[in-house]
Amino acid sequence: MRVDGNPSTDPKIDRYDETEVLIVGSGPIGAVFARSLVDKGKEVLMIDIGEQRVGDHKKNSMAVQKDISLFTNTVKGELNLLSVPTSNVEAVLEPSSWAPRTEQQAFIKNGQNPDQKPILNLPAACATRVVGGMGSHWTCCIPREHANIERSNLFNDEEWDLLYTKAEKLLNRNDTAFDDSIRQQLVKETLKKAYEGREMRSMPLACERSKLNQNYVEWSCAATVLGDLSEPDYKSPLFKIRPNTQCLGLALGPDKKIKMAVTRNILTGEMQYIKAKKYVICAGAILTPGILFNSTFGDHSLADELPSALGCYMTEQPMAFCQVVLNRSLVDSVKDDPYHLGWAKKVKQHEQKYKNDPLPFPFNDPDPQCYFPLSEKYPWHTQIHRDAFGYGQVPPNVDQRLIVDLRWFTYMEQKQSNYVEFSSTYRDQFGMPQPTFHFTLDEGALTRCEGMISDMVDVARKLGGFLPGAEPKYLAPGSALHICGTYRAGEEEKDSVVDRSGKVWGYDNLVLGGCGVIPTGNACNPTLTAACFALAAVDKMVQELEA
Ligand code: FAD
Ligand code: G3F
Repeated sequence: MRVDGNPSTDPKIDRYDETEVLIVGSGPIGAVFARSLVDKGKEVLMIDIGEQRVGDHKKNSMAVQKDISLFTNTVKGELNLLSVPTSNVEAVLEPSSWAPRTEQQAFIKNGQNPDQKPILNLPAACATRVVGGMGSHWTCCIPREHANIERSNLFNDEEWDLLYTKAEKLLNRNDTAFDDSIRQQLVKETLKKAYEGREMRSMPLACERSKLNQNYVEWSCAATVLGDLSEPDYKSPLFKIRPNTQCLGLALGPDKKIKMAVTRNILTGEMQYIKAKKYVICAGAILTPGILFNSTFGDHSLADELPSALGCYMTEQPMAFCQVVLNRSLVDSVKDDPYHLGWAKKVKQHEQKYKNDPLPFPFNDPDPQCYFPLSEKYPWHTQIHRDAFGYGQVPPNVDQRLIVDLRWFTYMEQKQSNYVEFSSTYRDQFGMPQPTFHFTLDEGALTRCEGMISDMVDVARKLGGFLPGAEPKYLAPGSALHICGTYRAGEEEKDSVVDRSGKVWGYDNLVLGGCGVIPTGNACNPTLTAACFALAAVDKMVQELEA
């Protein structure tokens, strides 16, 4: 690039920064330069194309928004499998390889679990251990639960409405961020025409179009919820974040009150005790009960004293999936603008700019993000969109603008007999008790599954042909990543762990948060509803702290 000092031909410059040394790139080598230069008293400005705030969504990266396939391995890399059966590993190894010869020799590293019976497992169930939790890569679909089919009656209609409204505001619910997209409109109009009377909507997403550049989206996450608290140089006497700190358990005092949390710096091994007026545990639907089960100090085991429903009533949504390549006649119809939505003009502009592009969709045309909400007639939640998962990887030689993912989820009953137990023998990769699943689907869910996959296939056929390798299938249990119920809220201690404000029965200063509190079988994504419970918990805690 040339700079001639001629304002009409020089690149436009909006801002000047001065520094002693500019470092472009914040990788390890950039960091070595920066560290060494700063140690020698030099002023350094480091720039990097990537962006990451405390608890940020990794999909907020521009590179990912240009090519969502990049995200597949991010998601994969941040999900640790929770329980992998290993009591019968010989079968898959060559006879000369080292293999366990007895049950006592079964592998036990990284979630490998000799106690796990494959038939009762949730083989795809995972946990994420990063600042920002699963929110650093979640899909951000935040529907409300169906009032009659999914929602619990621990709150009345008015209370639910208030909680949902507040939670949606915090998560930045947006139903229109993808509507100005030819493909969104094409998919929606095609399905509206095919299914008259069935409600077809834009997906309710936790996101907003970037204020700086409308081509990109800011996905909601811990960072957006924290707001300025997540800014690296924001100093607040009220908020600090201490990363790399693991809660090992809670110590109980003689008065049925939690006395302190026992924590450990996972880098240095330094143990830290943290005292508080209230202890709020939100470590995920499986790791939260894991912490409680690990709370054995001296001869005191907290889990023995907690409500017996802890770990029980576990649910996970059965999930069907496929991907289609958009139908030729649908794609060809776009230039004719059959629904009078202004496509012809956009296509023309695109064609003029990119004469060799065989598709009519502008390169920045947002992906489709729409759905049929769960209903009495179709008791499943649906997502017709693009997402980046290992099981939905698009071959690089197919243009991604043609691909649409279909994900269908249904509900199951919350039964006491579906539970996660925690081992006193085996430990997970972080030294916590190894979870073992005992999970089966009830008859009702099995019947619904039949209808669900037929419906998904039917909808898919309206849109295009199946992408080879992504034909309709059921995904391994756990794939929905929506485990609920493990510390469910309720009205009585006999079949629940917490009250409707997340407080553990009998423990005044112990509050649990997350999808584990949701006390009903659900088909839709649960995080918004978990946020409602959290908001109710906050109200109660504030009241108590101020009393
Ligand atoms: P998590 O997000 O699991 O966070 C738990 C946190 O606890 C983590 O940061 C972890 O590091 C920390 N932690 C765990 N153990 C300890 C310990 N011992 N000490 C200290 N810290 C600990 N849900 C939806 O509703 N809509 C979606 O579209 C959606 N999409 C998803 C897509 C993907 C790929 C995944 C993986 C999940 C998705 N989910 C979605 C699920 C959603 O992300 C979770 O429901 C949500 O993140 C739960 O929030 P949480 O804070 O309760 O738990
Ligand atoms: C879920 O946790 C999300 O809620 C979905 F939106 C997502 O498509 C799914 O994971 C993929 O498995």
